[in-house]
This record gives sequence, C-alpha cells and structure tokens, in this order.
Amino acid sequence: MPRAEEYRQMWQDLGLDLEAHDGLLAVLGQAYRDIYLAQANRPRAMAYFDIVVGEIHGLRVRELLDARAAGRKVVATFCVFVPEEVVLAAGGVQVGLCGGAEVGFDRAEQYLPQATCPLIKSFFGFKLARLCPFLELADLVVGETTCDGKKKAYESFAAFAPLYVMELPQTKAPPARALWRAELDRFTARIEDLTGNRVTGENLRRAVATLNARRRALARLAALRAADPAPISGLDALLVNQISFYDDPERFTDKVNELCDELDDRVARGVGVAPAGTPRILVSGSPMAIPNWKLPHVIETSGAVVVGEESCVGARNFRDLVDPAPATRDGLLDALADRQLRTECACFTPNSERTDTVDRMARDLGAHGVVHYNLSFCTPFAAEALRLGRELAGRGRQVLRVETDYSQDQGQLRTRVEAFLEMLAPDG
Ligand code: BJ8
Repeated sequence: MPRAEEYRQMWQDLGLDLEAHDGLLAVLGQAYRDIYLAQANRPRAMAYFDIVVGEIHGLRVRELLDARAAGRKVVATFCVFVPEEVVLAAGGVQVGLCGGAEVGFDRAEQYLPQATCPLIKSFFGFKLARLCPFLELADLVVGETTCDGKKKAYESFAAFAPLYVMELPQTKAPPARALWRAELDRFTARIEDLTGNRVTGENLRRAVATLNARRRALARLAALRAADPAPISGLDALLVNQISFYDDPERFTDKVNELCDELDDRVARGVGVAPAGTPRILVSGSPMAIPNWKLPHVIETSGAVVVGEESCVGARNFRDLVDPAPATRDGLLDALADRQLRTECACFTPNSERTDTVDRMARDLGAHGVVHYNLSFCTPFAAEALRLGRELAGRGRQVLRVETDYSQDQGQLRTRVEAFLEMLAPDG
C-alpha cells in the first residue's frame, strides 16, 4: 500500500477526524516551509530533523504502533518531571506531547476558563478535536501537579484519556524531596503494573545511560552555539530540542551527534548562519512546544540570532545528568529524584536560582540581551519574569519581557523585538 494511503488508514483506525487532520497537516507543512526551509545556510544534518517533522504524524506513529504490537506500552507526558528512565527501564516508550498550536480551543473552553495558558488549552483541544495520533494511541497519559492550570485541567481531562497524575511538590525542601521520592516509587509501581515488567537496578541503569547520552548530545549542541558566528540558527536548535521529546532516544542521540560533528567543522572554519557580530539573544521562560516557532522566527528575521533557551524545551531538559553510579534500583531512583528537583521550574517556590542560571547562560553564550518569553495566563513565569528582569538589570543585562499566546501577533512582537535590538550595545 502506498505510504500516504497506509497513513490514512492508520489515522482512521486511531479515530482521528480525517478532514480536520488534513487541514492541520497542510497548515503545519506550509508553516514549516515558510519558517524553516526558508532559512539560509542550514547545516546539512538538519535534513534528518526535516524528515522527522515531515513525518510528524506518520513514521513515528507507525513505529509506536509497531512497538505496541510487539507488546510495549506507550506513555504520553506533558512535563520534564515525568521520569522517562522508569518507563524505558520497564520496556515502555515515552513520548512528550506537544501543545504548541491553537487547535480545538473553542471545545477546550467548555472545560477550561477562557483565561487559561494556551499550552493547556492546546493539549486539551487536540484531544477533543481528535487530531493527535500520539494521544489516541497512548496506553497511559501522565500529568503532574505543577501549575494550577494543569492541575485543574487534568480533573476534566481524565474523562477523555487513561490519566495518571504525579504529585509534584511546591518547594525543594527536604520534606518535599521525600514526597517526590515517594511519588517516584508510586509511579514505578504503576508503570510495572502497566507493562508487566519489573524495574530493576540493571534495566534502570541502562535507561539512565541512554537518556544521559541524549542529554549529553543536546548539551554539546548547546555549547557549540557559544561560537560567533553562531553555527546554527536558534530555530533549528529549538526544533532539535522539540523533537527530543518524541523521537526514538538512541537514534535521536546519534543524529544530534552527527549534527554536532558538522557544527564542530563550521566553528573551526568560522562558518555561521549569520555574520560574526550579529546581535545574540538568549530566550528564557515558558516552554515552546511544536509548532510554536513564533518568537525565534520573529527574532531571527529581525536581524538577531537566538543562541540559547533557558526553558524546558531547552537547557532545563538536558542540563544535569542523572548520577549513574548507584548500584541499586532505589539508589538510582534517589539519583533521579535529585536530578529532577534541580529543574528550575517557576512552579516551585522559591525558585530564585534561576537568575544565576540565566545570567551564567547569557555570559557563556555571549548573549547581548535576554528575551523573557511568557505564555499568556502563566502566572508562575509571569511573576518570575518581573523579579528576573529586575535582578538581571541590576547585573547590567538587558531584558525584554514578552507575553503572548498562539495567535498571529507577529507584527506587534516584531515592533517590540526590533526596538529592543536597536537598544542593545554591540558588545553588551
Ligand atoms: S517543569 S515549565 S514542562 S511544568 S502549563 S507552567 S506555561 S501555565 S509548562 Fe512546564 Fe514541567 Fe515546569 Fe517545565 Fe505556565 Fe502553561 Fe502551566 Fe506551563
């Protein structure tokens, strides 16, 4: 059967709304051509990631269905706190669900207040509109008690998907760490129950090694962006980070390392995507899920280059490794808990370490300015943006605070970004 027909059958079997799904893929394809393929001087190794996007609801969905047919379970998630190591150790596959498009918002608003973060409305909307094959094929969807918006959304979402919610503490103090550690045990038991496989010290250590390798590759990519000229655009680097959530981890790691080999060569030869001396921007704040490419596109078509993301679709996802040394399953789960509690998510109080992190990243990457990105109605990041802005200004950094949703407000954003870039001193 030709591939297009095979995919149509697959989507139909998954219960997708085929007509609306055709429309979604057409819009996505056009956006990708306009934003990604229109870029000049892209690394050759981005070809793999172009294919992954081109096949976004095709090849990977097929692979996951094949994995299910072979007896593996698929676990879908929304947050970097859900420990993929445990799922992998038990022989499952984890996919991070995107929520980066304005899809099904009218239906989602029957369950959520209109003033809800677009990321939340998007995952809910994708489900109600029957447009996400990953959601439809998942054996288990895992939520977490991070922000209030997500917490309350999951209460209604449970009626539409097999949902499990992890309780995430609000602080990083010792009692909170004990709660989170207990949650890892509860989650491990749930995953063992789902997969029928036991999580052992041995399979967990292998999973830790696999995912640490992925983090190392992403960290290598991030470090290469310190070069001037920048060897890769912020858009392309963001895409790689977005894909890290749903591609096969081992294949993905190899492809990122291939990309980095090419970028090593570019750096050695002084080749970049923009001339040396181009204004360099660090983006910090809320995560950008596929296909949310709006802000970096605006920045990079306004005469600057994005050199880093202090975000969960970015540095927060790969910065620290899980200590692979413990010999036992309990020891590895301890290491996992410790690593995750170093994630500087605005849902924690306090979360003051973030200022030092953003400052350090800006220095290491040679950023001239920081653009703080806030999804509309995300109170945790909005509150931190004010403090972060003040503290960074006190350290001599220029900060632009941007709050936006998934609407087409590029014109307004561009005006603000251009004014900010004009203000930046050339050597910040
Ligand atoms: S660890 S940042 S991935 S919760 S959904 S908090 S934007 S109002 S996504 Fe996140 Fe995990 Fe934290 Fe990272 Fe705001 Fe929207 Fe809530 Fe959001």
